[in-house]
Amino acid sequence: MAILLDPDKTTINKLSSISKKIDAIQANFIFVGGSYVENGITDLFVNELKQHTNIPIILFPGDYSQITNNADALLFLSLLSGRNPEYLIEQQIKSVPFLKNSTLEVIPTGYILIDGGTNSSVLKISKTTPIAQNNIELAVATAIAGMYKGKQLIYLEAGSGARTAVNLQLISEVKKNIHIPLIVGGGIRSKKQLNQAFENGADLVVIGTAFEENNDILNH
Ligand code: 1GP
Repeated sequence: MAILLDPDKTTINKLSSISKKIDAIQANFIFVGGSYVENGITDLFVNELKQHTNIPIILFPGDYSQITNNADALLFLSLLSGRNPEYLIEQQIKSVPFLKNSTLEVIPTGYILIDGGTNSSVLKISKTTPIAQNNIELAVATAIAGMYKGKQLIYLEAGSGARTAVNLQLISEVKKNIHIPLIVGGGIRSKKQLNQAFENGADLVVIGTAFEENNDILNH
């Protein structure tokens, strides 16, 4: 499981106590990123986080300004469900001057938005339309196309704070059709939902909002 920390919502002075909670639930990764993170903050945030935990820190950036060498790896996202060139290739090009001198592990990731029932930040910022929860055929085809394009991961995203998490049948159909790891996130609010996502084929499940609201959510 990965815990997502959004530097816009979590203050740096809380990272010491939050890291202890994340260590205690034995998260495999900490994702760091958000849609509205101020310039320069990610660098300070990850630097501080590194003082308190040894869990690998993976950047999950809303835009290229959120990349810092202090992390361990970067999800190099392409928003494959959308048709906005800014998030298919422009942001990626803008990140190159930084990345070519960095030691970050860069992981090509096909990012696929599924309708989570809310107008999430990622939809507002990317100005794209998500794939309907019942359009399994399109979600599967998009994931396979991502794999053929050479992505090393597929990320099914219902959007942070989604009312409806990615449905289990969709997770399972996508998983059956790809042979690269599958990440699922958005709207997962309980241990039960977390386990169901794993049982249906997710290799990694990301939890942000539910952990932010209650650091003990996964202890029950
Ligand atoms: C969002 O998938 C992540 O990018 C996590 O979503 O905040 O709803 O857990 P939540």
